[in-house]
Amino acid sequence: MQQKLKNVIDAFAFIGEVIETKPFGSGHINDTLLLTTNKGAQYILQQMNTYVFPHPQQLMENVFSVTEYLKKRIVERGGNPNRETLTFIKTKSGALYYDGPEGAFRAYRFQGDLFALDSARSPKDFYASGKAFGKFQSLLADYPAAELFETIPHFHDTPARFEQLKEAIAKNEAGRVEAVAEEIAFALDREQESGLIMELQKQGILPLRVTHNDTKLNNVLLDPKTEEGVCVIDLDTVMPGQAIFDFGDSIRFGASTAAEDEQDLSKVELDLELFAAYTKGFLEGCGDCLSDQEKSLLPTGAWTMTLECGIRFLADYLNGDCYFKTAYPAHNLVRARTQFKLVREMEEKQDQMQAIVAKYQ
Ligand code: ADP
Ligand code: GN1
Ligand code: MG
Repeated sequence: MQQKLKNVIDAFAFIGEVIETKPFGSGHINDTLLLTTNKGAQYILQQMNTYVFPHPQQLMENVFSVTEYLKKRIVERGGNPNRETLTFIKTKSGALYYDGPEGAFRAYRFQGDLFALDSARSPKDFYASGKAFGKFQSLLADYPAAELFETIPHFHDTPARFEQLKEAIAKNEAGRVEAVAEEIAFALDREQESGLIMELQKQGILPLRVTHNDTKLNNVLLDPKTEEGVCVIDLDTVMPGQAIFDFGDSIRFGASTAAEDEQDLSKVELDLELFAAYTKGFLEGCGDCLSDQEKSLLPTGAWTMTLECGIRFLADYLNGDCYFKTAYPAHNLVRARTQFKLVREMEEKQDQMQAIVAKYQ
């Protein structure tokens, strides 16, 4: 084991001695390792991306308080707090994370009896993730939102994201602007319309809630036996936000017929069966916590999150790939294109999406 990694591992109060480390998961932000000790314990060790999250102490205060709160609520509902939310491990000196010359690292228990999916094997999986994210919403309904740090300000503020895209175009840091004129035009054509939900939030018509804000399918752990969604993970962006956007971000990622980075756009479609499955699960999981207005805006939330994610990928491509992990030079552009293809699909299938929401409302 590298000395650097050894220093980091030695800082945490693990049970046993770490005998194996291996890279894990497919997230775009943090570097994730799975650790196994000689006592059979397993942990996730993550190097936090401090470019994306510049205040790891605040971030870790959020996740510790959110998971402590969730554990209490899960017990009240008769659930298993060690299974249904993450259990973070402090360092030997009692700190919430390790901060040293090697970087900022945090650790939590690995739930080896659960698993994450990068795409739904069936509508049932997607229904399960919808239910888990809906339940997450309802468990946090009374969480004191004012106590949360905003880990990434204006995270789902779509108009602000457009400003960032325009800044990236103006700077043209990587000299890529000319080649993506079509994608830029696609995005800017929709700028005006895309601010609706934020506008309704500003007017106080849509309530701010404590939301997850990164509801990708691979951010929920499923039980292989029951195939139920058990544990919502990746809590770094839990902040006040729009429940509609939690719904929308899941649809963006999980209701596509192709991967987020599929190069053949003819494979990228919005699968309405998956949309219906998620809608049913999410609404059931939320219980009675959403207003009728929020429910009727769910399809708009899906469209907005898909467009917003597309412009985030595009802006990062223009900036020279500073934010999302990429595997090849055009990766962010490929991702932006799948998102825009889905945006078009959602525009065409708007009435069907609306009818599905009305059915389960
Ligand atoms: P990122 O911010 O990079 O997406 P995540 O916290 O989502 O980081 O972790 C990356 C991946 O690691 C997840 O998608 C999941 O596959 C896996 N993972 C994370 N935590 C656990 C856990 N407690 N048990 C099992 N798998 C996990
Ligand atoms: C990132 O960390 P991960 O891979 O779950 C990103 C999300 C994007 C997503 C696109 C903190 O999520 O906002 O929607 O990639 N997370 C952050 O796949 O920016
Ligand atoms: Mg993740």
